[in-house]
Amino acid sequence: MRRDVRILLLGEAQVGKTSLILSLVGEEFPEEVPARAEEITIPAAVTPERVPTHIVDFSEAEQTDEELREEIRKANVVCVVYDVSNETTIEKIRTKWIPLVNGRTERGPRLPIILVGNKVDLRSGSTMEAVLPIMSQFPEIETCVECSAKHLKNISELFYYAQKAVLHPTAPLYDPETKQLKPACTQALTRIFRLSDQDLDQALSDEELSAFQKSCFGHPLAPQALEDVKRVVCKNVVGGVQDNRLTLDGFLFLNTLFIQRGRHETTWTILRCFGYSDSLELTADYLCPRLHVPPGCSTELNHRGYQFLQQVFEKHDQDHDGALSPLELQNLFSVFPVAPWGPELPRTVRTDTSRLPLHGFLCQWTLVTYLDVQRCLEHLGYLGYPTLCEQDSQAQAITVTREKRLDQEKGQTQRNVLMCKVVGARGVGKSSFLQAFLGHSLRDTRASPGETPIHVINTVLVSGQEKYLIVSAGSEIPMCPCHLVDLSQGGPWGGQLLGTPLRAPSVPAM
Ligand SMILES: Nc1nc2c(ncn2[C@@H]2O[C@H](COP(=O)(O)OP(=O)(O)OP(=O)(O)O)[C@@H](O)[C@H]2O)c(=O)[nH]1
Ligand SMILES: [Mg+2]
Repeated sequence: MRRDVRILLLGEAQVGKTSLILSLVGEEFPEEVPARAEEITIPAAVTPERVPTHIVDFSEAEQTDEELREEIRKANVVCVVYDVSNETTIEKIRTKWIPLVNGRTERGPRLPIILVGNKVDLRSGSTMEAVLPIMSQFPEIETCVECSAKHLKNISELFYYAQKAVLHPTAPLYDPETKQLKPACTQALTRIFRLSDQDLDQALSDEELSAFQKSCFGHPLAPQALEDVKRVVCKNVVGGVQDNRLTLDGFLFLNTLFIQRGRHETTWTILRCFGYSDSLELTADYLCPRLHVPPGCSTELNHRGYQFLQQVFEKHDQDHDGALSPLELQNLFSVFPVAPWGPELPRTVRTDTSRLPLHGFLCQWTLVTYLDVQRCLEHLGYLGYPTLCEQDSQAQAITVTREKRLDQEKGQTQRNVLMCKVVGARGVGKSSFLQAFLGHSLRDTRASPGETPIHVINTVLVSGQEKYLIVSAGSEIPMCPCHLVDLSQGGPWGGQLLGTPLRAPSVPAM
């Protein structure tokens, strides 16, 4: 969301632009006004949306066309003011002011516009009849407000609508011509729906809706409000509620309704809570929170991270067989822009034929966390970790370990993930060694040709405690030889794991 708002008032001479600004600031109608009011800044604390707001006047008599263009460029929203008692000023909205603000033919993002009909004290009827066709011609017009600077009527409202048009814009969400959500908005809301559908039954139960409401708005829905929501959906969308649960169609309809009723902020709150920016992309803050990893330290998932991932696993293990089938895994990845792991998975962790058991799933996450913590944070972001766990960021799922040097000095470590480098000349059997660590015999390895990964991960028992061990093949001898296996001294497992008292898992005969 923007951190400040710049509102520019335009319109024909004498429609009351300066008077509107001075009425807002002074809370009384100024009998005498200068041609142009000084730019004013309203502090965040006194604006409804708590965002500092600059209000800028324009005077054709005092400013050049060049200055006008510059002000339009700087503005976030334009209030085009007309005089309700003067038809010509209404006509000029269409013929002069909107083309000037958003160009005649230019495509691309348009500045939101608020139409402001001033001097309603001079006219009894409304100007809506004349204004509605203009509103339907220009989709960038957010709304129209009739007001009177003289009677202090609707003044703060008009500035509130202008502020709202910037902070909760319609354009990225909704197409007023087709009266439908825009594709990017539908896509983002669909992802949010999937993340909130905890049992993956393609619908939100009362419990899931309450949890969703709580993560987005800080409090659960009252039982009566819940029933009201479902009743409205039921009345308007076939299949919007099934077995007393809100379906995706129902969820999308509700958001369309919020927008059509001018409550964009509700949909924006949902989207922002799940990390979306104004352009409906996940923000860098959400996906890549800061995590300081000093040199010599490593990164591991902590209990919060493992607990969350275990829940994700259980949610997607739809047949409760303790493993994810390729289809179940694909389903899990549906909230990612692209699948995060490739076909190398069965050669990186222990799998069960083509299915991924919980052990292998957690191993893979552990590996990514150790090798590339930023990628792990990003992946946790796609899974909605901060929102669903109600935490500031995914960084809270990570532990940064103590420096390796200190571990070595003290002769002990708290690390749960250790890395062992395997070095040796080409063809000496490093890859087979790695695969054997996963329990794959040479026959298995030969039977499934393809790239062998340079890292594999499994768990081992160290003094009765389960630790993750990453075994990594390389041709360079690392600086510190304490976790080094030299395969030239014997075949797989013939070498010694120097300095690391590890008990290797049982290795099948080759
Ligand atoms: N009756 C009535 N008169 C108003 C209202 N608002 C402004 N006026 C009068 O309209 C005239 C023009 O007002 P301004 O505020 O100077 O209008 P402006 O749009 O800033 O005009 P320029 O600076 O020339 O572009 C003044 O005589 C105001 O007193 C209103 O709400 N009702
Ligand atoms: Mg003026």
